Amino acid sequence: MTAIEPSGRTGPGWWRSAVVYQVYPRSFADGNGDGVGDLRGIRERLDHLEWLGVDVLWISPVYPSPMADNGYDVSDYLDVDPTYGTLAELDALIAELHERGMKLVMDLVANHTSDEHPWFVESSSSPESPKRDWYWWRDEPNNWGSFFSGPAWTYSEGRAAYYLHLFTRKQPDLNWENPEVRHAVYDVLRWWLDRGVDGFRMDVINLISKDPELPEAPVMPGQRYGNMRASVLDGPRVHEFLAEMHREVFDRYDDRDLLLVGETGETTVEEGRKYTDPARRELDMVLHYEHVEIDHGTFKWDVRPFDLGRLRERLAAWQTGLADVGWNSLYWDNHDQPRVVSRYGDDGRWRTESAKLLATVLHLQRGTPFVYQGDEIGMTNYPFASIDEFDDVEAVNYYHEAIALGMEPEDVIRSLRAMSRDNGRTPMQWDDSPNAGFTTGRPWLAVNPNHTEVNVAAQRDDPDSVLSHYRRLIRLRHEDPAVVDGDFTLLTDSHPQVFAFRRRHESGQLVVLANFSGAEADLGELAGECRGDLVIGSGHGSVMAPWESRVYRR
Ligand code: TEU
Repeated sequence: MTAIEPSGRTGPGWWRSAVVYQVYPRSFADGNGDGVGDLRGIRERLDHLEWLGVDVLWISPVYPSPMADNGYDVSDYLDVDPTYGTLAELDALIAELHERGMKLVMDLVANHTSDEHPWFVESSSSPESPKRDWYWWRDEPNNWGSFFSGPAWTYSEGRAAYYLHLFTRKQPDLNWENPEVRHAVYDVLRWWLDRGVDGFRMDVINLISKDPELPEAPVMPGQRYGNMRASVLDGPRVHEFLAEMHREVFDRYDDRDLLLVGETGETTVEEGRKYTDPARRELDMVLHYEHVEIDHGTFKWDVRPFDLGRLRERLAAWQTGLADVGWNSLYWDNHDQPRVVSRYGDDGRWRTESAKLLATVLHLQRGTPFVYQGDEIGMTNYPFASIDEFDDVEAVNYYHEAIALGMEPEDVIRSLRAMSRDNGRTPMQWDDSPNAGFTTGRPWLAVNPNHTEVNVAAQRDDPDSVLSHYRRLIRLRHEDPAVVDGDFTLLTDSHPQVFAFRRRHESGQLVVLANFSGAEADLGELAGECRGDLVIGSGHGSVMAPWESRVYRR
């Protein structure tokens, strides 16, 4: 099978026809046999990305880091951690991608640094430090809890004060109120752009502006610490800061086709419109969370059954909310999410069918799709059975906090098995060899035992595989203007099994029908939509098979 031509679009909005592929470097490919993925491994696998047809590669952080949060705790923004390789290898990666017509997006983690970053070392050294206001210092902490359990404040001997950290204690929050901090971040951005990178995925960028009063927060039942969300999410100056960043940095690179993606957890459609309105010159698109919280109850570990109605409703709200202004990013999985096939699909009998269905529903919406490594072969959650098998600081912290609060270990493990971020971090499954072709050493996180069946090599030449299906969808986006620019209409908000929508464009229309269930689905009134050429899928008639998806063009 030949490579898929890249989208090749340039100029404003070039990314509308592009597909992004996310690599989590620790888990993608290990080039030196130490059990941890690295830049050499990525470079050795570029044929896969080119063959798949993706236009942009986003890599999670590879900067020097103590790895308290696997690199989302950066101790030097301008270098590469030896675990992953060297700056020279990163330069080579940029050049090799550009040669193949692909772009590189880096992860910018600027809400916080590592506590080992020289800025924090200096800020914490003394109350007289010239960088004393680069972080959030207080003599007394407020009652906020961190996103990763425990308090959001830690005491520093050097400063004889407490510092704020919304994530682990090794991730102190930068104080964006201070213009010196903002300009230091802008310098970092320019440094990477001058090196040739093509854009940024900005980590938790909607947390950079806090209510400067840092008011006490409500404590939810059964919790020890206050829920600080109202004081930190989409804060008072976040849009001002992003517009300033754009003026100070990106406006100077107008001749380059950059991609600016914000990670904006728990944001709303209303805020999403502001972040992505081209006239406001903030960001191109945001990674919002609503569709990956469908199965959360009062909080993430309170796991609820999948609810198609809610998923359909929230996805449609983003589609219509950003129809006249802004642009959507489309994703199911990333390094923070369990695998969607296990979550919203069926990772047993219908793994292949449900993985294809989920891909179809995602890629044919209006927006830029993000493929997370392993999505393209339908990778699943890992069968975690004990706390010792987890690596992630979020999971481990939550386990200890929940046990201390009196919960039963089996109940906590059940939540972690369903929702832990480690599900998305097990090594990429390249083939059926003992470590799935990921490493010749001992993998840092266990390989999923199902790699003997679920792997790239087994699917590459099979036209019915999940992998071939992804290629078909990516090609369709590159070739069919209705996929890129067609408008979006939900065709049913009440069918108990079917997600159906239309994309209408002057060149014609696409109709997507997807049976989100392991039972046959009678299309009922939707049967009238089964007209035109079947461009994806092979079914026919008014009854859909379990987990069947179809796309008609007319
Ligand atoms: O993730 C953000 C994150 O962890 C969310 O769950 C967070 O609770 C949410 O944004 C609040 O609404 C990013 C990275 O992707 C993740 O890997 C890091 O651990 C985290 O930021 C801290 O850098």
